[in-house]
Amino acid sequence: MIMKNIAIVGATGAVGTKILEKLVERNFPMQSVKLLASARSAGTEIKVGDQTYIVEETVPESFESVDIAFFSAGGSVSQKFAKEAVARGAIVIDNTSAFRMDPETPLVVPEVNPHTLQKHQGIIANPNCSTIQMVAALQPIREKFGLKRIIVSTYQAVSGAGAEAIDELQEQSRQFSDRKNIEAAILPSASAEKHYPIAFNAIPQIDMFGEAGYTLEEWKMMNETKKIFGDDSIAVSATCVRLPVVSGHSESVYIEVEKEGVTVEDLHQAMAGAPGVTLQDDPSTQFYPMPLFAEDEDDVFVGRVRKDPNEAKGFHMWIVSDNLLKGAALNSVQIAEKLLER
Ligand code: NAP
Ligand code: 3JM
Repeated sequence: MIMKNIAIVGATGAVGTKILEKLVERNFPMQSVKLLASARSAGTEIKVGDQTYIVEETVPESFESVDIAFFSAGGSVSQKFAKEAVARGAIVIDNTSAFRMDPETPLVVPEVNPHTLQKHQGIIANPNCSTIQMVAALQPIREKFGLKRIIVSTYQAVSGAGAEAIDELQEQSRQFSDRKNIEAAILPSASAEKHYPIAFNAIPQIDMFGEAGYTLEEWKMMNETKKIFGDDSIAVSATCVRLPVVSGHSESVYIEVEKEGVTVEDLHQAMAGAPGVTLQDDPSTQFYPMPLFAEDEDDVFVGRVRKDPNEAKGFHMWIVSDNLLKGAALNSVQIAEKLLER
């Protein structure tokens, strides 16, 4: 096995720390690991197992001799450094939205479209967390029965908005129980004009607002799903909501299949054997996925599969996954593993 020199940009963040953990846990063949962040945390020590790593500031020269660079430090950092890394011979696996819709850049979920990796030009994009878990669960249905429409509402955890958002939920929960004023500074988006409490609340805004009244998170889900499935004709619409959950995104998903006569049992069978998907669906024993129990799990969990009472080809389901794992770090490491296979 050829050992690789690895860099992680954003290594001190919610996603970056999980990328390192997954690389170690999955025995990724690593010759060296460089942990990169901003100047603020240069010198910080990060421990994984019995190894201690020292964080360095990200500069263009950081990528000399790096084979694979994982980026999860925000879109502007990827814009600034991803091409510097490629120019020095690295392959970049980017967790931000910076290059996802660039036609030259494959947008990859290994269970769905691994073949698109072949045409990469140095940068490979990891989709948005909410998109990944949805397309991974729907791929076996799409393969067998076709998909013409998806309507999704998300129930997203604060960890998707970074380490500061996790701190904000915990601090506001303490303020609430101590009957103090709740202070909001991060959610719904650090760059938004107004901030609202997330503790004991639900905020129907993730990222900033874009065209037609949809937020950028909603546009990411709609556009990325079409690109990953390689099908512009699928009708996709999304509503994205932030909840006071630390980890694990949940999604209520309505689909319409192409084929006639499909049953709930057909959908169960298709998903039960699919890689990375676990069915948890038994109303008689109150068995269904929940984010609290998906934390630290690799799979995408599906339950509450029901036929729509009014639409012959319509079904509803509930999809849950750890947003920092399959939604981000694990999917990125699986992309790197696919690169090694080739
Ligand atoms: P986070 O917890 O806030 O961590 C941000 C990381 O970026 C920290 O390591 C921070 O380092 C680093 N950073 C900030 N400014 C930097 C700079 N100028 N140069 C180098 N490093 C810098 O955020 P997170 O949740 O890990 O998310 C990070 C990014 O990953 C997001 O902004 C998003 O683009 C992407 N993301 C993708 C998904 C997905 O769905 N695939 C999910 C979540 C996040 P310091 O310690 O020095 O501040
Ligand atoms: C998840 O500062 C930024 O550009 C980060 C915004 C962000 C993104 C993004 O657009 O890359 C925060 C959280 C994502 C994402 O995965 O799309």
